[in-house]
Amino acid sequence: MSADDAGIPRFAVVGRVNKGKSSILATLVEEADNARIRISEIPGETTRCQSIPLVLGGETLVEFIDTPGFNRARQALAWLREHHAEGSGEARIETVRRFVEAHRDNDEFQDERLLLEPVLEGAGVVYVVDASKPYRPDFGAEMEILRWTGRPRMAILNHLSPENDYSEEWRERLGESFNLTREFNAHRARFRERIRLLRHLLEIEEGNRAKLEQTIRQLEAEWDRRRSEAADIFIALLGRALTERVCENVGGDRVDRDYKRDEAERALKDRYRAELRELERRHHRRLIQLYKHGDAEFAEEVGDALLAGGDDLFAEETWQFLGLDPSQLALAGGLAGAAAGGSVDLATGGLTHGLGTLIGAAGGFFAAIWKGRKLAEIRVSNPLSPKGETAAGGVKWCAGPPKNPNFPWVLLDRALFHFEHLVTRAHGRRDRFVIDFNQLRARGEKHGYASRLTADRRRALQNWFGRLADRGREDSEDAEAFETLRTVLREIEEGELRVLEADD
Ligand SMILES: Nc1nc2c(ncn2[C@@H]2O[C@H](COP(=O)(O)OP(=O)(O)O)[C@@H](O)[C@H]2O)c(=O)[nH]1
Ligand SMILES: [Mg+2]
Repeated sequence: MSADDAGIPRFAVVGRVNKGKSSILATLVEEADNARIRISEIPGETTRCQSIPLVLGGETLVEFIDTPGFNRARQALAWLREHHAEGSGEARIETVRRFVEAHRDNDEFQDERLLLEPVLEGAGVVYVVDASKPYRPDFGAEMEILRWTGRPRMAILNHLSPENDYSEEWRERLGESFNLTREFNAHRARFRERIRLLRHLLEIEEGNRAKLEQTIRQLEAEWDRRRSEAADIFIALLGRALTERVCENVGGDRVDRDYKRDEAERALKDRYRAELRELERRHHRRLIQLYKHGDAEFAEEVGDALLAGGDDLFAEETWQFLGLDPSQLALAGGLAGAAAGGSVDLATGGLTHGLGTLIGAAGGFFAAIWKGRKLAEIRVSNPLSPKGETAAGGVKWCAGPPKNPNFPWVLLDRALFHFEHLVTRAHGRRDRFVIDFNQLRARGEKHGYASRLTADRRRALQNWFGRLADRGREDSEDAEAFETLRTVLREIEEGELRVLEADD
């Protein structure tokens, strides 16, 4: 297939083996599955070209060709020089064509032939080097061969190791043979950097400008759509977690003694916790799928590995470093709820000292819940209340949601933590992907996302949480919460709101 057949821009990704060619492509097209784009520490595992399309909505927008890379560039260049008759008028690309023809039936220059074929068919060239290693003259032969093809060429400086940086040296050399040299880190690049790389391709490949511009627009739209879907996953998770309960009819003889009552209550709370953990997992898996870190089946597996690194939702520790601190909680509107419920005695402090004390008093109340052992205490409604009696003479007990007003914020923080992992994780990485709460714990008190939101945003979300508690899910207007979440997600995507430390 030639480039013009379907009007799809094509680029051959070339360079020496183990410079991160496949990793760059996996990151660029969001392919996390090693079965589809093989990335390996062992050099020479790729022995043929592989077409790697950038597909959106079922349509191929750009086609990349992953090549095995150069193997005997110096000898190949010697062949070209020897067979090119200077002054004969033959274009150099024709000599390259003869080179490929001459070696079609033998494997003397198999790798060179494989990478030159798509270029001769019209593909642009993306040359990948590792800027953490110094430039050596034998790279010059590779660059020279690519120059002979006359095709638009861009060079990418990848950094396989963070220790050394020979970018300057490389830039100087690459500048002689390439139209453009740019950095792209296969392990760290985020969405913005991927878009930037596509823009660079557009700069060198004038002929495909319209198609590449369309690709960039479609990718931006796709991320915008994903952000909306992600916000809706948050809405679904929080909406259900804050309203659903686990109920059970408890037979009279099961609760006719204190110890039996305690036992039944404990069992019901355990069931509630198990269901909530599963609810959280299910929604986090949907995020994993949405950001292409696993298809349905893969997400299950990856999701579990990923979530295994996460702390338990109900662990005391989780509640200590996520969510809001007491005064933030009071300001967000928790105060109103607590006062209405008659849980806080505001009579003295509130009336005589104004709002500051009021908040202080409520803060004190939350601090008490905080320091007590009741962080994740679950509400059990109507235990032994005669009103809860069922037809069978038993009693209906319901567990959930947790009493602590920080519950929605902890849940939100955990989901945002997963979200930041998903949008910062380059798809070209093949190391184990875990979400490690230890990173947060080491830092001391409150350092999730919720505690850094502006007061306005916290209030918008708290209002929705309050409505959910009062009216249930169906009757709670969530448009403002949805927009607030979308904004927060965008800020995390752009790195403006961040909790994770960069790693490599
Ligand atoms: N730390 C780090 N390692 C990388 C990066 N890019 C590639 N690698 C690693 O380098 C090795 C070779 O990568 P691969 O993409 O298979 O190289 P290729 O042979 O040029 O296709 C693999 O072990 C990758 O995980 C990077 O940006 N940072
Ligand atoms: Mg490869």
